[in-house]
Amino acid sequence: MSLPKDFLWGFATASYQIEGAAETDGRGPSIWDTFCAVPGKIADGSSGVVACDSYNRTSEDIGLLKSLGATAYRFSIAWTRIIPLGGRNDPINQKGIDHYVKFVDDLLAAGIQPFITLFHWDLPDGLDKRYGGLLNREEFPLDFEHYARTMFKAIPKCQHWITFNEPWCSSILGYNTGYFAPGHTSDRSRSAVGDSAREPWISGHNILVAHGRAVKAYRDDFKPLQGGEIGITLNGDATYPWDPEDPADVEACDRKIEFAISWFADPIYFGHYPESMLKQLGDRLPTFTAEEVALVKGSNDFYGMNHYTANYIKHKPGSPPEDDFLGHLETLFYNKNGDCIGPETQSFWLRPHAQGFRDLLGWLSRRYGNPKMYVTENGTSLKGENDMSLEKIVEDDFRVKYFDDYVRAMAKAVSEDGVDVRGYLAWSLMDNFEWAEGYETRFGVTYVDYVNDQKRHPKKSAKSLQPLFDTLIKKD
Ligand code: PNW
Repeated sequence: MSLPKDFLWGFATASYQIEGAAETDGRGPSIWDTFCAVPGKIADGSSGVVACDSYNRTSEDIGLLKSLGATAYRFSIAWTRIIPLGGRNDPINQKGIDHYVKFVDDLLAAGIQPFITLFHWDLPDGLDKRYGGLLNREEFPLDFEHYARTMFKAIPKCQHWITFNEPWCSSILGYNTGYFAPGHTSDRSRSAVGDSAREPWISGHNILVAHGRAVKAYRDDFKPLQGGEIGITLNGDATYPWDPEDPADVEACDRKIEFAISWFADPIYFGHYPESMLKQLGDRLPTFTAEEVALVKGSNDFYGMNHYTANYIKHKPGSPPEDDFLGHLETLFYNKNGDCIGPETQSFWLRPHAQGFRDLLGWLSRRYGNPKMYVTENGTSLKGENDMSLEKIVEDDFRVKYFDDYVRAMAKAVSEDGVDVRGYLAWSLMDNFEWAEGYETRFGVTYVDYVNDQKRHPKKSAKSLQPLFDTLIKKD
């Protein structure tokens, strides 16, 4: 079991979750600022206004990364620090650009490769208000392309660009369940606006086209000189049949992955949506124009994979309701025999099952022609961690084991199954604003003391990755 010699590893974060400094240096509001201000949307009533204060602590964070031995760091850019109102004819904020240029210079000086995510959910609120943000098929892709070009030009040294983080979350949680910003849903007790049966599929389509436009811009005008690579990051869980003897459950396992991952990956690798989605959604799934296919098909230099958990899948009888987004099936933690997929964590959707990582890596590799891949997120929360003493929190053996099991499962996928993984970014460098769950759920390898000046305390897991990768990465 081993990983290639030039394998990169490190940690990941996202702008709204760690930066704070919401009004510093001319930053404009994003849809998450607006969403957090609505009572009841965030579990602890919090927001990212202060978060980990990372905007003001870049050298401390880089020092932390260095001390942990990381060779790569994935972070995202806050679009509204670059273009506070968001649009292609709106003013550019040089202070925001300068901040990220310096950050990348400092990372490189520390020997750490930046992986920059352009969009980790913090859409400029100005664009949501102006034209419906992700729902606008004409305007959104053009504004995203303009923002992306601004960053490619400003940071020629970055060699790894990610256009969108988890468009499934932006589309389903943002426009079907309303659990994430901008909170649209058909459930009128939770939102005055939204159409859960249609808007998520429109949002997903427009993200794909925006991704395609940014990739074309990079390949045409920046890549030839800068030599970097660009791709999208998709999230998805592993699936196992609730009843392995039931062909309908076996089939539902693939359908679940298609609704989560292939929704985006099939258009990118094949130029069309999966058959299973067309069958269930019909004309609620937008149709690609020839121009859009040309932009989207073949638009990944690498596949970015976020992965956390696995489920048992049970098919549902009858026909699906219009607001179904899973593919007409149930996701369960127990199978027909009563076996449990994995232990509880603080996140209701997450239970560790490392074999699933290896299996899903194989599934993706087979379906998409063995693409070059980076694992751009993987990690876990811990049941009750927020209520423990600091002494207990830093002894996070559960998280140490999670990383050990998952990284070894990945190494087996690489060395035994031939999957082409080139890098691994653990989620997350530090505890941070966990979206609708606020600060109660912690994913960090570093504890952040939110009441005492955001002081950082590395946990045991922070120090466990370097020795692990040392034993796995080939020396020559
Ligand atoms: C990812 N789900 O989000 C995000 O990319 C991170 O920003 C986030 O902090 C991390 O995982 C941990 O949650 C997800 O409900 C959020 O299935 C929710 C789900 C999946 C991924």
